[in-house]
Amino acid sequence: MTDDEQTPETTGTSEQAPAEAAPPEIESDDAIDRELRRMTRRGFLVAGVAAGVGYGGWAWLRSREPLGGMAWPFRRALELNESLALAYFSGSRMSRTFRRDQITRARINGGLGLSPDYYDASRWALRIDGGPSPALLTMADIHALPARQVITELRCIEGWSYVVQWVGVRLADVIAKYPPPTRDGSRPDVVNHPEKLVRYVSIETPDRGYYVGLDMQSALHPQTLLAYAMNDAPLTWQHGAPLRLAIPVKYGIKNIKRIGTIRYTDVKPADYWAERGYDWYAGH
Ligand SMILES: Nc1nc2c(c(=O)[nH]1)N[C@H]1C(S)=C(S)[C@@H](COP(=O)(O)O)O[C@H]1N2
Ligand SMILES: [Mo]
Repeated sequence: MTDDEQTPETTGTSEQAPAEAAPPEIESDDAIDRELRRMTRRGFLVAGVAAGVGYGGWAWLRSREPLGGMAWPFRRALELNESLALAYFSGSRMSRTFRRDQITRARINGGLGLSPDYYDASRWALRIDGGPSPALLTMADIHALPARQVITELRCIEGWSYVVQWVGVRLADVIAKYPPPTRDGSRPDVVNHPEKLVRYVSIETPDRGYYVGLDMQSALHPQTLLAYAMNDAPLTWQHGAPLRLAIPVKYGIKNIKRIGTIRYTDVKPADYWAERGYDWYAGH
């Protein structure tokens, strides 16, 4: 078998050689680790201040003996919230990242739900359902969010993988802008209290020919992107133009191409390959 021969599943190759254009933002492991720590720290700091029980409580708090440089009730609140936030993000280990010179030739695999009707970005819209009111986003709305890149490995459950640069926006940024409801009906605070949100996100192609379910933690993971470019070129339709999911902590099956709808739910969503016997979480 020569290099050019493909398995029946593999309908072609992508010849998108990495160019030298400056990437929007390098997601080094360090930067992402810092981000995860910041998210956790924000989560417990805000709750720690809230635990200061108002004005008098704050004065009393400040008169206490410091423990480790902080008044002890304050510190207790911090520790409690830290463990809550850490428990929430405990599934958030970082997926391995790569250098640009480690990018390998991409494959194309899986064409379910890629009906050509929605390939044209001007005819496409991303629907966000399950929040307070449904939203319809254009590509311009997506591009208004900060661009990110991650160089990661796409791993198919069939046993092959490739290293690829994804460029897009963080799904977490989209979720923060269009927040899901909370489980207890309180006002959603995606950044500081992700643990209160409904637990799942369903993502579907415009024609519902392919659909995946995600746990909210993985959806909010800093490496999870809604990608519009790949190896410094716009996504081709076979790779899921105009917008696909790049979720490095999950196998290829969860990296849904051509997203039409994102729906928040507290009921574990349907998942195309889970219905056919694969693990619903499909983490690796
Ligand atoms: N819409 C859609 N997305 C999909 C699939 C599919 O059949 N349809 N297949 C999945 C599988 S099994 C893999 S391995 C990856 C492959 O992504 P690629 O074709 O961009 O390499 O897409 C995933 N996303
Ligand atoms: Mo796959």
